[in-house]
Amino acid sequence: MTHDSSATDGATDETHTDTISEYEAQLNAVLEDIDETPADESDVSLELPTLGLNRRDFMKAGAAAGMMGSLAGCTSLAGSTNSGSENTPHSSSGDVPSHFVPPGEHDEYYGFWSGGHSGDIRIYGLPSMRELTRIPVFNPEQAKGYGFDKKTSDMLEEAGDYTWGDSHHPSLSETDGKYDGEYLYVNDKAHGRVARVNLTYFETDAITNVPNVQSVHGCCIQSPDTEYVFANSEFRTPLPNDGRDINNPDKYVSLFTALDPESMEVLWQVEVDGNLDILDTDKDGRWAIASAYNDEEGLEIEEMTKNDRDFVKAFDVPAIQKAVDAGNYKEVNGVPVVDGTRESSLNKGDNPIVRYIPTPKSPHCVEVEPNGKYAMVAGKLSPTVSIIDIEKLGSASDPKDTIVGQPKLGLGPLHTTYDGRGHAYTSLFIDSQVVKWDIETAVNSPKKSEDAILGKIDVHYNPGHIQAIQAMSTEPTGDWLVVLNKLSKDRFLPVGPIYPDNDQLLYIGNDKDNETGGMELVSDHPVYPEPHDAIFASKDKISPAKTWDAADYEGEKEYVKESNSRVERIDDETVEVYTSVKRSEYGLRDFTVKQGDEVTLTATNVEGSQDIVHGIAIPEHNVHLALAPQDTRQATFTADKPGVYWIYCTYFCSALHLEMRSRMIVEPRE
Ligand code: K7E
Ligand code: CUA
Repeated sequence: MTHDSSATDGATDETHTDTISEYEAQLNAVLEDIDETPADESDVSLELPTLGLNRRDFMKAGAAAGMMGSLAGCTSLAGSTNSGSENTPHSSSGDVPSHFVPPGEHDEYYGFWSGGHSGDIRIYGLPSMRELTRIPVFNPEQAKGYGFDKKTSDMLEEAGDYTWGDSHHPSLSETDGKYDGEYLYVNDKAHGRVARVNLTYFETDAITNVPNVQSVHGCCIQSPDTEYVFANSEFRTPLPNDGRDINNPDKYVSLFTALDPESMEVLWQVEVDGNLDILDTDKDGRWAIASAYNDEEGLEIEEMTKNDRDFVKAFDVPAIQKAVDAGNYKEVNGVPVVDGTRESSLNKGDNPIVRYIPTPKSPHCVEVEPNGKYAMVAGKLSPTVSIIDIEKLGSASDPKDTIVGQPKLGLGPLHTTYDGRGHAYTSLFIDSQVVKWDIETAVNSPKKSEDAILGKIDVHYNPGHIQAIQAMSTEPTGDWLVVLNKLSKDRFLPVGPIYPDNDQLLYIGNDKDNETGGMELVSDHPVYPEPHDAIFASKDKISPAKTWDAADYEGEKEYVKESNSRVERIDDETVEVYTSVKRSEYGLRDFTVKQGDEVTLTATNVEGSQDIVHGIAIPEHNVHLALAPQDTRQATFTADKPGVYWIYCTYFCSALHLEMRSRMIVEPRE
């Protein structure tokens, strides 16, 4: 690496303007002056009104307010438990806690919404339902610079270079059946991918483009210890889909895929009959249960729905792993594919690797209840939910004997959730209702009986997923439930022909002998299209970092200090630019490159204070980096137009945010 002096380097500490030094000196003085407030916490001020002396009072007031805020936060934290209801103020009706979270206080729960075809994960606080942030996953996104820096753009490119995805099913990693706050996994229905979000940094850190599949729909971790991540391919395609068998639909297949949750590599796949749909696992690490439709293996809707039956598939995971370990597979595109079709030799005998369980046609979903006893398969086209006794999966000689109950609940049952008190809640898409029912009563009643129904409540309108707090883990809290309604119609001000969805919050903490079984509609929340599912965890389970830790990327990327800000010319057409970033200034006040240079910019936000994010925008070059404190990001671009380009900061970071500027000078190449 040569250091070529023809590229100029604007980083000299002596050139600091008086304004900046004065500003910093005054800021430091003010900070020192504020008693008992750690500088790191108090210097978060985005709006110093002027550079005059009244800043001192302003800062003091700000710090005091901040401390009161955090004290209030502590109080509510100290008294809170998983139930989330003890210390929430009560509404006038007396027994439904308020979902209102006063200014400065925090919610009890995190909610992770899949964004659907917006491709992201959205974070809400519950019960307030305030949107806290979004995590771009399959979609490049400017505000967080996702898909703009080298790390995330390389990741998106390697995962197929698509600019969108369709995220449906978020699943939180577990240890011992409890959410451990490490990762969230989510599918991409559009391109057959599975992504992982790191819940320390709330950032997508891996995307796997699953070979041999076109769409991934069902997606979940294996309970109780996240040994695998599972993914269902919904569409049946030739194997491999490379032009063979295009006119031979009999040969199209649907695959169940296992990934390694750490490396995100595909471990193996299982070929089955029919389409796979949605997925959940038992709580003991043995069974993965997939709903399914189109056992007819038809190509068009009339064929797909011809028969009265479809078959839920229960995958015996240890048995499949054994078959793989024994070499009992064919390899397709580098992946071991195990034959799990009905005709497979592995399905003959007493211990089939896949059990085919007959249910009424086209069931939509499967959700295992928190104690792991039953899996509920909602009918969609049938008004029933089929209750599978998980213990019987390994013992029943006839798979249909694993169905131990089939209550008739209403029209269009899609998804089911739980309160941990023995009740299930099922969304009724066609009826636009949620039905609450008693699980043991349903098991003990004749099939198609309505005896188990405890109440119904109208929702607005046409619910898909419903989800109660921590209902996918072994620790349901039984207080709040969210209904993800597909249509909002008349519920909000009209906003043109594409409407928001309507997520409704229900309180389910009171079991009552009334029309709704105690369910109470608490609030409406318009949401941008189109979330499918959500998963909720107590705030105690999630510990996000407040700043980056440079140790996490040591060896991968340089931590660029102010004193190291520099330009290095690698060869005649390649330049590396390194700059620190902090409030109001870039380490490089300017830098010069030559027309046609490929420029790799490496930038570190050297701030230690939380919430002081800076941006680097280079006009006319499609460059934007978002830099959280202690983070380093890189961007590579070609400086192909001679001229002067003002680099500016996109995050409003201080009173001198607008003046925070650097200059890229591109010299013409003769
Ligand atoms: Cu029911 Cu993709 Cu979970 Cu939508 S799926 S509703
Ligand atoms: Cu840094 Cu605005």
